[in-house]
Amino acid sequence: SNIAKMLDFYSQFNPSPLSIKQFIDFGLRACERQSFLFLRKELPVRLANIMKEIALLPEHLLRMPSVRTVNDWYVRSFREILEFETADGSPETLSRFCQALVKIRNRHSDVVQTMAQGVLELKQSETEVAAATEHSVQYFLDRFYMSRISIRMLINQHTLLFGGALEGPASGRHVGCIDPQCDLAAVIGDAYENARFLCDQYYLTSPELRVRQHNADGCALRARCAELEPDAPIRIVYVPSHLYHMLFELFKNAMRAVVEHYGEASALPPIEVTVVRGREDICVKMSDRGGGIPRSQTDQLFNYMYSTAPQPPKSEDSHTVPLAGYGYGLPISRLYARYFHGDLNLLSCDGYGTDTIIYMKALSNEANELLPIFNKTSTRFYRASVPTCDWSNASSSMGIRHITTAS
Ligand code: W6P
Repeated sequence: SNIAKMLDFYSQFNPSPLSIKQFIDFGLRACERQSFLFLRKELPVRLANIMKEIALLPEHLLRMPSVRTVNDWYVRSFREILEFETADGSPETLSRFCQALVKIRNRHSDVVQTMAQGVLELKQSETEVAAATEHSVQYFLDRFYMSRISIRMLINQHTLLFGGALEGPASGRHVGCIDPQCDLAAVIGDAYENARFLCDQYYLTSPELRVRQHNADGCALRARCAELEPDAPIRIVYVPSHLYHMLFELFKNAMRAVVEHYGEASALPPIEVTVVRGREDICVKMSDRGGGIPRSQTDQLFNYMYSTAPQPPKSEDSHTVPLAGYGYGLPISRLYARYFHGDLNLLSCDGYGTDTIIYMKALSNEANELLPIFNKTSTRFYRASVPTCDWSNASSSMGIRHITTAS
């Protein structure tokens, strides 16, 4: 069919990753027509790359009604953008293009929830999910959600810059959704206040926040850059909504751990956040004394299959809404960090507390989009089995005779 041919065609191209610096330069210099010409090829390329990968999913996953629904949305959106393949760059076309992008963004607003529903359907349809399936789901969803983050970034930039009355600019200094002077402490404060509001509602108490900033000292940069004054607020060229998303998620988890560990009636140790500007990285470390979690559970926090649980039944009583712990908050927060070549790590001391660190690239020209590319490698992945174990573990050693010295 025609759509299959177009998918074959556009999936041959690799997506073109942009750096935050390129997003800014483009936003300041490019006109709407240039942006249109770029997106009418780049969006089909990114859509086709991930649609080809959806098609590789194991049969029993593809059959899930929610996966079907999501795939149908992608087919429709792919078609709608291709309608502009040969369009002229007239003001009417440009305006229709903006409207098409807004429509597509709205169509895909529930993708995360719908895919989570698909994973739930899978868990309920099989008595035991094979390790290979779990591995594929993790690999696929990381790539799928990363692709979605990147496509929404492109759409947001175009509609914010050129959508005119459709959506006003956030403030004078923003370039689309990028803040060239994003004040980290301010975003931390916002995320904390909103998480604390939920925590107070649910537990009637919440831990305090302590923020410390540290501009890397003793480095030669100091003399050259006023930004590196020890007491100056640390600023970064970044997408504040992405950072907010990550911090809000981490605060909810940290607050829940602290309140549940100390009990709602006790004095609570504060959540401590340290912000550091290094030469290469900017780090935001959040430390809670919420009792920590064992190492055996830390990987599971980022596992989509483990993190998928049925939503507890909602009642009018807001106290039954959990603060955190359901859904894909942590794995998706890590994708936001990795999207511009940062990362999100979690380190816990079982019995004491947990540190989470968000890393961001300090230099906007190094903050490149990290994009999944459809190729033979991904094909191979979905067919491969989980590698056989070649390190001992407790369960496999039980039935095996060991050579002993006393014989
Ligand atoms: C915990 C578990 C967790 C997850 C994410 C962030 C903070 C924390 N603290 O105990």
